[in-house]
Amino acid sequence: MNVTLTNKTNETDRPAGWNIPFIREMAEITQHMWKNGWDERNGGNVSYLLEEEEVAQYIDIHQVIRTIKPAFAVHELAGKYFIVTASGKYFKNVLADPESNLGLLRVSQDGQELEVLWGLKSGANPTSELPTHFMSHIERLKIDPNHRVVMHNHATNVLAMTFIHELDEAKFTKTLWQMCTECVVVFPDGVGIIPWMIPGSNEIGRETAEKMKKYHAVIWPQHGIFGTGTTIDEAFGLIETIEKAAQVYMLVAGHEIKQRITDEQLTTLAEAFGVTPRPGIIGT
Ligand code: 2HA
Ligand code: ZN
Repeated sequence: MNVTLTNKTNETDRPAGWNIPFIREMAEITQHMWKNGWDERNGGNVSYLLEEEEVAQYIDIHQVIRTIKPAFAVHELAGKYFIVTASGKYFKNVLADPESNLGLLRVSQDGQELEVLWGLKSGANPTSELPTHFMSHIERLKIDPNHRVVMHNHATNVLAMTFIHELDEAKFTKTLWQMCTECVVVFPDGVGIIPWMIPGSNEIGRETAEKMKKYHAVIWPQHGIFGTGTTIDEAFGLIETIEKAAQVYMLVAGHEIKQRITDEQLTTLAEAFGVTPRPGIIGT
């Protein structure tokens, strides 16, 4: 007797792109962010710089589906490949349908166009924060050739903290370092903060990228955070750590503080883990 078994985990039941490691990684990380409550509705965006060889293993790089004109030319990124989240789409939905919610782009050789190689189905566009992503990639790559990821979300406690803490970068950074022992080790360069601005614009992109010359993470007051890194895990881990510190701050703020991590302890910690905290923060 022949029995037909239905196997729900069969590869054919997987959404398009599931076999491609970097697409899967994007789908999984956006799901994590959404589950953390950091990406309500269409909040948040991610861009991930890829090597041509890793893209060509899975996608025909000679088959351009369509081209998109970005808001500004990006000569510095000519020929580079990015997987990005789509504009107006919900992180909640990426896992089930990466092809509609993500896009694989190559910046044209003249830097004037974006060549869509995969995804952005049904005329979807790349993230509205593309100026900030591209300008931040340009600056981080100048500092670290291994840089790959720019990640934005509306991390709840970071956002809350921007209402009640001074927005001075050194003071904000020091408060975060004092909230959890790991903080100074994870982000010894601290956090950059820009003034409140209209999102999605080239101007906010320029301000953020300016900060990226010095910081891996930049806070947008009353909006959220940008984190960068050499991998998805690193950028996510950075935001997670800053958000955790902000959460502790929000829990202790307004309570009587009986003890805290001292400046001396911060210095000893940094020495023990071989990191150099940004000068001008400890001891001030
Ligand atoms: O809509 O988070 O900053 C996505 C955003 C804009
Ligand atoms: Zn946002």
